Amino acid sequence: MISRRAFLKSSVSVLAGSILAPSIMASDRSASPSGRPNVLFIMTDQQFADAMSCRMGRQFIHTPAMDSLAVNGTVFTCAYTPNPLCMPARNSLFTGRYPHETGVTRNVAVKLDPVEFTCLGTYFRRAGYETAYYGKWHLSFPQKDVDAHGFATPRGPTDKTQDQDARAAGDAARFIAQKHEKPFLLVVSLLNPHNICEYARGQKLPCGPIGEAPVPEQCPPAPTNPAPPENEPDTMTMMRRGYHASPMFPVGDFRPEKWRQLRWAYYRMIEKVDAEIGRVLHALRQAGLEEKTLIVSTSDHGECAGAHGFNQKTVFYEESVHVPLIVSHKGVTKQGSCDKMVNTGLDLLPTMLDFAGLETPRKLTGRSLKPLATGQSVAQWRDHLVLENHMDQAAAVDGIRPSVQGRMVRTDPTRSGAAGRFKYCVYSQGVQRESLVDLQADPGETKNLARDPGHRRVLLEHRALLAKFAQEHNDPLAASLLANDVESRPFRDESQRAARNARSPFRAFDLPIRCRG
Ligand SMILES: [Ca+2]
Repeated sequence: MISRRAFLKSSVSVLAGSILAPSIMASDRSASPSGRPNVLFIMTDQQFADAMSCRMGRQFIHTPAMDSLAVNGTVFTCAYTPNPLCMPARNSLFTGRYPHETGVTRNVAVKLDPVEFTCLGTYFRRAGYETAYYGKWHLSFPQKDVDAHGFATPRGPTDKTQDQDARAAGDAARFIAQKHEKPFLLVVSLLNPHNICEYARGQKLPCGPIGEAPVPEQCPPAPTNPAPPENEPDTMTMMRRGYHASPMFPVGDFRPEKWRQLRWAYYRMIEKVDAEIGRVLHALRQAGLEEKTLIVSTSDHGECAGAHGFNQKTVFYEESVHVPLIVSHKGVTKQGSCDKMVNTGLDLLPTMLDFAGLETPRKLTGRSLKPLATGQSVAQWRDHLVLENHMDQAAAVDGIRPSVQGRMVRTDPTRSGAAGRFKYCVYSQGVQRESLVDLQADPGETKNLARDPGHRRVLLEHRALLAKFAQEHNDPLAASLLANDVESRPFRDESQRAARNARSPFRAFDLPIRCRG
């Protein structure tokens, strides 16, 4: 396996670097006047929850860097993205607010008010931290306006011949190795395994080659849930047709063999990004800062990789919304896993503030994960999550280009009563706009129970949870989805709006065959 070899090679070179480099005394580097820890926030792009060897074993993937974080930290096994698309997810992650609050619900640029939507970098900068951000941006703050987002990223010499992940990791490693008078917040925002979008389209991979996939028999298994769910809402049938009609998602005729090779490629890309994370973690160790640094590692959203015939994201299927999350601070966090429900968009910002000893402003409704990650007893935790989506990347089908918004309610698997363990979804368009899945009995989401009389009570309970959320979190769209007993709504043609967007100053995000988050 070529990427494995590439990984080993990079590990060896890192090791060689560690032997040759002058040693750096911990005492020179770690002391900060405030005594606050450094914070390292690592993001991959499009990695689904269990796609690392500490979760799925080493048969098909090997991610030693991610695994090393799990050795010293807590793996959150029930972590969800606030919205399974790049810009909505990232703008929530960096402001602690729901996508319906920021207004960033699609990959279309919206400029955020930095006062109302204080950015992660600003919180830490104000608290006296040194702040740095390397890699993919996709935030709705102008990158050059440091006062808007707080990341005063110092830039040293950069090797422009490298791919962007290698560059980001190299920049981050150099930043770590500098002398720091103050504690730092360092964001490393990596692109892979997002290259799986280009792979599915047969395009050149932006972060470099991964080699040829072996024959399907030597690849990971095909998805176990390739078919549309039984009684699938026509909303999702329409979205699948619309996506497959677009050159962005040319997977409509993929057979199991092709999905197997795509999954092989996906795991190689995760190993590639893991090697870059390894470089950053190595720099941290070499600088003697491992025990002075909180590390939070996650992905903006997942990847369907063939589940229900979809690739990429935006949909509410588990492969798209369920994300990896590790909170690790050597000597501080507890090793193990935690199955409490996490909304990364709401909870990670308060978590980082809490570890740094900073207060979370009242307007943020997320919760710090510090008590969970440090083994403190937590009497009450949330028993459900609400996620949002806006599926806006489909091509026209039968003269209609669907653009559909939705809300999802995921109830805690350990929640008492019958309504735990379910996933409820409702969409803005379609005749049958709802789905209800028993994730405990049917983890592959193969049966929609929304119209099953035996699950009527559960359905109504989930509608009630969403109605309460709509009221408490001022989400009129969520309320409108439930109006009139969730009556049928015909699909609307969004072609005109798409044409307007294509002429907008932000059209780079709307052009086809480009990075779409
Ligand atoms: Ca993304």
